[in-house]
Amino acid sequence: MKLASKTALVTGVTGQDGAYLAKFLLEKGYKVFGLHARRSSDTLWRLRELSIESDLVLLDGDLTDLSALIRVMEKSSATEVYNLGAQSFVGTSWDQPVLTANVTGIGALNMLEAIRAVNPRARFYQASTSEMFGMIQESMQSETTPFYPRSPYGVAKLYAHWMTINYRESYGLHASNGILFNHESPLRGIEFVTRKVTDAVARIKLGRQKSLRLGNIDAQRDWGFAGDYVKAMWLMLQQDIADDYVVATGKTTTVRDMCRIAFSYAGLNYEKHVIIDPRFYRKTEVDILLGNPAKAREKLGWVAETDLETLIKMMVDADLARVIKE
Ligand code: NAP
Ligand code: F7E
Repeated sequence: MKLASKTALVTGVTGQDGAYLAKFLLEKGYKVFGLHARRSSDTLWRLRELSIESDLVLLDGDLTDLSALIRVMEKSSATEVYNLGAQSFVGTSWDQPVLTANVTGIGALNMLEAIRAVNPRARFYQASTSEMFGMIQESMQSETTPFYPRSPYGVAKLYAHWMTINYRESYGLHASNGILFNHESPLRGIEFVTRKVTDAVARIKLGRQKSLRLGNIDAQRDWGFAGDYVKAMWLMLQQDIADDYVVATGKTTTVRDMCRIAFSYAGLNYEKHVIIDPRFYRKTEVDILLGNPAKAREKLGWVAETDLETLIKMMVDADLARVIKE
């Protein structure tokens, strides 16, 4: 279905989700603008891997600069704004808590203010996260589960989450939170555990590396495929009434079992290669996450289509192909 008149602005367009969402929206006929935070080195590799680099318009701007966001809203005339930009790595949030608060927390507020100033009718998606559940208060987390964040990242996201709700209630903005559980892909950043594992599996298989150092492999996560999850973001902005939704698979797996799947797919035994290294332990850990996606299924008609085994195989295959080319 093509919707030629729609225009979207995606912050975090150079990240994993931004790249998949931009591709998804382009395929729907949207004109897509991406907020591009200038860096001294190349950050466009994901857009190139999806062959969409020249199909979208990149506009310079940083989430910490409200004046830039106002200009970007004016230049793009966006009717849908997807706020995916963030300092998104939990581990780094203890080393850079103020930056994380400014980008991940206040950045969302800046985007909401720019919308209010330029086009309050524009619809807004906020990339909320299961990290807000942290020390879980219910065994399966839903939209009504109380939050207990366990990292500066989780706290910053909780601020952005509540500001999104507050702007919906205060100003009537069409502003929705997608509370997304972990989602991965071949475009995942190398610092996140799934990609760290699949990259290492490829290198070990091809004789470029012998071992892999990991932290707490007993942690459990509800992992899905990023390509499935961006569709849920879009569906939220197509609803008449803005709301908040959990997006998850409803299954949880230990890091240990995820390793087992990745190594055994390449004919390897993870126990021979994985070394536990306390350097990768978190100061406060989120031991287990398990999402209840019932509301997203019932109201949005969304379901996770890719299981963990298929996802990990896809990631190992992509990393094998990359390492061979190096
Ligand atoms: P990601 O790969 O780390 O991408 C983050 C994006 O934010 C990148 O494009 C990055 O730009 C941009 N960014 C960082 N600082 C910025 C700033 N100051 N101004 C403007 N842009 C900035 O993250 P992701 O996995 O795609 O996740 C997308 C969003 O969903 C994030 O908000 C994340 O916190 C949230 N989330 C992710 C998951 C998950 O499992 N993936 C789950 C729940 C929620 P550069 O490329 O230039 O660094
Ligand atoms: O860690 C454990 C680690 O860094 C997952 C972000 O997208 O999802 C992501 O946050 C688990 C944790 O993701 C290593 O301690 C063990 O328990 O892949 P991760 P995350 O922290 O869950 C949420 C939903 C977001 O919103 C975030 O933006 O794996 N773990 N050993 C390790 N993790 C890493 N990174 N590296 C290790 O060596």
